[in-house]
Amino acid sequence: MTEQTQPDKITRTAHRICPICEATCGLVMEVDDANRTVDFIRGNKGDVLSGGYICPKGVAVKELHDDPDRLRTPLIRRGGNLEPATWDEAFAEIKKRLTPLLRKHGPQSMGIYFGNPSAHKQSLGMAIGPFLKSVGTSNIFSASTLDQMPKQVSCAYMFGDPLAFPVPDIDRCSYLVIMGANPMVSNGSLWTVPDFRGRARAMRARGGKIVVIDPKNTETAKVADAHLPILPGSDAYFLLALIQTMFDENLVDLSHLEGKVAGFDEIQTLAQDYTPEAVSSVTSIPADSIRRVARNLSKTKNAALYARIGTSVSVLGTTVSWLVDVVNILAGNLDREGGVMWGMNVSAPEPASEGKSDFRVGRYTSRVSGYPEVMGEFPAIALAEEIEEPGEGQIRALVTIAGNPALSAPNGTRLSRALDQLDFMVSLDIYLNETTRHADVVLPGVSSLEEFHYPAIFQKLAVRKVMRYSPPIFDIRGDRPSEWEILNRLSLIVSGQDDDVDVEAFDHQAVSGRIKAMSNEGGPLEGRDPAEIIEMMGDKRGPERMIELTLRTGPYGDLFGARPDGLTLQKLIDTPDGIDLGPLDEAFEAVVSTPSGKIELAPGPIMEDLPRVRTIFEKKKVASQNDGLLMVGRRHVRTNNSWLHNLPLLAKGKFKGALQIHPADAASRALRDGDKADISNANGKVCVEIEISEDMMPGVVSLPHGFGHVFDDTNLSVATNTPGVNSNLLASDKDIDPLSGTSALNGIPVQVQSVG
Ligand SMILES: Nc1nc2c(c(=O)[nH]1)N[C@H]1C(S)=C(S)[C@@H](COP(=O)(O)OP(=O)(O)OC[C@H]3O[C@@H](n4cnc5c(=O)[nH]c(N)nc54)[C@H](O)[C@@H]3O)O[C@H]1N2
Ligand SMILES: Nc1nc2c(c(=O)[nH]1)N[C@H]1C(S)=C(S)[C@@H](COP(=O)(O)OP(=O)(O)OC[C@H]3O[C@@H](n4cnc5c(=O)[nH]c(N)nc54)[C@H](O)[C@@H]3O)O[C@H]1N2
Ligand code: SF4
Ligand SMILES: [Mo]
Repeated sequence: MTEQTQPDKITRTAHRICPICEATCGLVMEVDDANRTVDFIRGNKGDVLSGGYICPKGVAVKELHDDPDRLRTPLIRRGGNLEPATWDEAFAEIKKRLTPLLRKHGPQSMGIYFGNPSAHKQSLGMAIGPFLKSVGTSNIFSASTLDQMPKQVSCAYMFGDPLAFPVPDIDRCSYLVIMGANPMVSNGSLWTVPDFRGRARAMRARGGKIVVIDPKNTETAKVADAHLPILPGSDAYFLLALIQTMFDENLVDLSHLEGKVAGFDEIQTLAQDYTPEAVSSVTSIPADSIRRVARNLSKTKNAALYARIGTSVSVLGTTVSWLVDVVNILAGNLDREGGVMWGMNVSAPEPASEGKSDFRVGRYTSRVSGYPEVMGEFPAIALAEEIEEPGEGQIRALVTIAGNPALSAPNGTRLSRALDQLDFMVSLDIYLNETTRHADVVLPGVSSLEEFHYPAIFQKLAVRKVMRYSPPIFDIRGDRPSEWEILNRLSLIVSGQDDDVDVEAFDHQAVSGRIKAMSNEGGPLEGRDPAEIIEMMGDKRGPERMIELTLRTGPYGDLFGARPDGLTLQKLIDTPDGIDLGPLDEAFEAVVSTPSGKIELAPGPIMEDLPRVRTIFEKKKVASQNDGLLMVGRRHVRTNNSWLHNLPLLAKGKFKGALQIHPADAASRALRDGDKADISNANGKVCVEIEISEDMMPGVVSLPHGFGHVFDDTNLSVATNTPGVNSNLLASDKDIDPLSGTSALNGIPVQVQSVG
């Protein structure tokens, strides 16, 4: 045997925006080019947004890159087993299996599910839209209906743009209320706020106050000035009581948005029955605390209310998302320095269309249960039934893209069974895990360090106007395609064009089409020669070229030479610390695009749903008296949903998947810390270790999602050592927020019992 020698190191320092979470921290990496590895990672002190902050997951990007379990070659199922194959074989297999299936059963026979990392890897994210279009199916599902869809729906109704999420302007804020979010751990969501701890500390040093409303005394609650424990699922009633108080005590101040708001009259009467006293038992928050919050939000000059996942994945997700913004508006805090503001937009406004159209859901419905489409998607929970139920339009082939619904969605057992029933399944992923183990072909995405990184979505959610861009750290070796090339190739296969058109030509078509549209009258490239524009973007291809086009034609761009001081992608590459354009601006004119041109305070579909909100309230009044437990979720700084459990640096330390329970609830069940307990309800049963915690509100237990690494046919050698349990086996695959199709993943009634 010859001894393997490692090549001598060739080291360099590289800058990188962390690809893991929405905080998008700047990293500095010591890179070894000879061995194509990272020696170490630290926070980039010079980064214009994160200023050196980093969490353990950022450090673990090294282990993610090096993880021997991370897939590097395609897998094809042969004789029941997934075996390594070449790229040509993998694409040939997909073509052989998909083409006849699509020809026989039509585009509806193909389903697509895409998951969270598609928002964090532009090479992937930007190629999904064209892929969906090429397939032409309406059987589209994503993690959005396990996450933020309610906020998108409420923003679309209120502001005319489903991505117009207002974010707290924390650096200038003096009173901040945080509901159902734990940014100390999650590092912020729909709110790009790296170093939340530092910013919160600075805020308090300026005399600002933070209040956390959460069933758990969370890490965030511990750095706040006040914690109000709330019963899960009751946030809507707390918010209605804030509105009631604001009208009752004449605290409403719309002067800042004078003439820019519609639906005020309807709002005035909406909350009148929900007095703080009336909601107090349902929320468990004392009436005087509710009044205090209402007064502080209204009277403090720079105040903001923010709510996230704890309030979103609930049967009232859209209602709560809407009420949060109503409160911010009535208190005079929207689109105002120190309040909640809209983030920076770097692309040119779309050409004004003839009469803006109303945002609508339900333009078509799902086949089996008739769920309305929301933003072109069906609820994630509808995926299993669309595979199971025979008939015209049944899903027979599925493509999963960077998603792990077997763990992230309710009823993974049923979904797993359904996945095995498919005629054909393809997964584009980096691990062989609980979902991709069902595939017939697994296509590995390259390491994120082998792709460029551009946090497009998150710069729109950031607390300052910043722009950053990271070129790839390593080139891609051999015949491995980028993720966008894989998706383009799949697009060509499903549309039957792969023999005539190559990926390059497909990409060229896409960018030319975009340039042509921009060259029309009134467009940013009016009168320019498209060929010259393409030429000016050099050898860039794919999503990188699209990003360059968007940047250069946007409000900060150089318009391809017409505004020489403006930005180019090269300028961003040359500024690895990022470009800081200052604090957020008031942006009503640029953002609000409803047909009326005003903010819609009382959108029709939300108002029509109010009787249901009332019915749930009446039920809760009774339910709050019985003794069941309500289960909520949580996150840990060393996890990211289901897929970072395989990195030793993050897996180490105490078990992170225990059920947290209040001492009194443990005592009444004769449970001691570390005991195993059965957690069960009508949906399922899991058995897991318990952790007694004073931080829990009595009557509420907390179990994180993303665990349950229990299958032999995965390749997760570290994660399977501490498998944990899949909390979503207890979630219902029927309970959704009807306005957004989003699952109720919090406030789940459960029984907890000692095991023998
Ligand atoms: N009970 C409960 N359930 C929840 C939640 C909760 O709070 N409670 N939270 C929900 C939320 S907020 C979300 S976002 C969803 C997440 O739902 P999903 O997106 O379905 O699940 P993830 O666990 O994020 O899985 C991401 C997948 O992408 C793969 N991946 C990672 N990086 C890459 C890459 O670079 N390329 C490719 N091709 N693949 C990659 C991983 O291996 C993994 O398979 O879960 C939801 N589920
Ligand atoms: N370390 C780490 N960071 C992450 C992730 C991760 O897995 N790990 N996931 C990323 C993703 S995909 C997302 S979407 C974000 C989510 O980021 P956050 O929205 O900050 O989510 P969590 O940290 O889960 O905090 C949710 C809080 O809601 C509380 N809660 C539960 N039910 C209710 C309720 O009914 N009402 C109220 N008021 N509170 C409730 C829970 O106790 C919990 O403290 O985090 C992202 N960042
Ligand atoms: S907070 Fe998020 S972006 Fe920052 S280092 Fe950690 S994982 Fe990366
Ligand atoms: Mo999420």
